[in-house]
Amino acid sequence: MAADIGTLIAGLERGERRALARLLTLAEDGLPEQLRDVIGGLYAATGRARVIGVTGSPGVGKSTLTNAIAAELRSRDRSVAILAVDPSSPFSGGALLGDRVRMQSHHADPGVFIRSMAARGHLGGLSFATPQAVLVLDAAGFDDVIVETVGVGQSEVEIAATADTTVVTLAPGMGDGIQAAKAGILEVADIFVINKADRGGAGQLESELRGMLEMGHAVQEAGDEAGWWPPIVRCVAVRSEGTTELVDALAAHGDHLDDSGQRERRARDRALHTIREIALEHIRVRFARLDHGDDPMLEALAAKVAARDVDPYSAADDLLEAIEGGFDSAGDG
Ligand SMILES: Nc1nc2c(ncn2[C@@H]2O[C@H](COP(=O)(O)OP(=O)(O)OP(=O)(O)O)[C@@H](O)[C@H]2O)c(=O)[nH]1
Ligand SMILES: [Mg+2]
Repeated sequence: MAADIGTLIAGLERGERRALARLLTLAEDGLPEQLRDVIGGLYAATGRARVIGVTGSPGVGKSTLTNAIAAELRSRDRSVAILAVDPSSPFSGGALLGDRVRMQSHHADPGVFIRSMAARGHLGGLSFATPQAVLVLDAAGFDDVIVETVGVGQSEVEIAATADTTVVTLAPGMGDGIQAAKAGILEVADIFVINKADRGGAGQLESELRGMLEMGHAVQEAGDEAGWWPPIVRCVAVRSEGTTELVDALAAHGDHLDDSGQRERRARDRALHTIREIALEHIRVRFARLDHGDDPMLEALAAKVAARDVDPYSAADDLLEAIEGGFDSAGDG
């Protein structure tokens, strides 16, 4: 392991915020070789935090709700890390500052740590960077890690793969509440929040949602998902209303995960997802280097194929074999 990464991990274990911030930057932006050292160095210290995903359409109030959840958790003496994940949409540039401002009420509290993460420009994007950042926050010793992501299709499935409990947030009058639900969020929700319940239409949204859940349940196998029926909690996040009930529901879902054996199953699913992402990322990085045309092995193989010394299939086999050598073989670029 690189000495500086070892020093950072030692600092993280002592609770140093600068070390935490730098490790998060590496988790987001580091070279695969650095990431391997970071995750390899701290993985044994992870697995203690409760990871809560908060997702939903743009503007439903995820950041406001996250802020209110954090305040409720603090009142229960739990330390909280918030990871606000920005989608790679070009329109999201202004949202980061907004998130920081909205979450500012915890600014002076050492039991709360807030980090915004932009997905743009990362190799592999969010699906790769988010779980790594969560591991760093977990190793830092936070009781709860809340990950806010905009629900735009694939991202809520990814957050559900990362989180212990996924909170899907809807709001009345957004025009897209149930449409978004149709797009796949019903399956990933452990808890639903109907936010902005101070506005008209919360009751109607709730009965539409109940109808959809019942329909979905009817087609599911009996005993599916070990009998958890996602509760629907009404909130007014701007006034911190409903957050006590929501945090109670988070605890109830945690108990359910333990009692049903789902926690173990999800941990294995998550490990599987992580291994797969790392392997895919490795292949992506390797091919990105190849695509720059500066890979000596590929150059040599191309010359052989052009000279009819070997056929292209055999050359591709040789290339894949080299890639299968692991991250270390990719570390020369
Ligand atoms: N009336 C009302 N407004 C709310 C409530 N919660 C949030 N808002 C407002 O809704 C707007 C969006 O809130 P955010 O918390 O930024 O929503 P978000 O889902 O995080 O937005 P993005 O991260 O941009 O997708 C803000 O103007 C909030 O003040 C609520 O319970 N009632
Ligand atoms: Mg937000």
